[in-house]
Amino acid sequence: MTHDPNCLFCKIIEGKIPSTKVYEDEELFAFNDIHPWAPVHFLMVPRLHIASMAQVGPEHAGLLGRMMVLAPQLALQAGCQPYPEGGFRIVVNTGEQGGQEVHHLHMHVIGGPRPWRRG
Ligand code: DGP
Repeated sequence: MTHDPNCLFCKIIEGKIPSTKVYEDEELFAFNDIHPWAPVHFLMVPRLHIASMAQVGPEHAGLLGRMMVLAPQLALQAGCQPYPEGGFRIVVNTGEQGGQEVHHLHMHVIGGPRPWRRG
């Protein structure tokens, strides 16, 4: 499935549900988390509806690679301080026992001055 009309993050990507956009291109969309754990907390998602990290295959390697390469750039733009004093955390919750609540693959990028609400 490339798009799920019932998926919350598909609706956010389409603009049907408002969000504070951090970045977008032809493959990826990033927006601030509605319940931030830290001063910087945004989510990066592929436009392609992939339910979770458990569904990825070799065909997604380029897409996932782009997410990993983009995350540090966007983290700095969003206000994270540079490595090593600053930095950020990347979290990809996967499945119920992995703490995943929204079943559209997403990367949390979290940072900024501590303490944070979680972690
Ligand atoms: P996870 O537990 O990894 O599936 O995280 C889902 C995140 O999605 C959670 O941190 C809160 C965020 N979230 C849920 N609903 C909305 C929404 O409507 N808008 C935004 N911006 N974020 C949302």
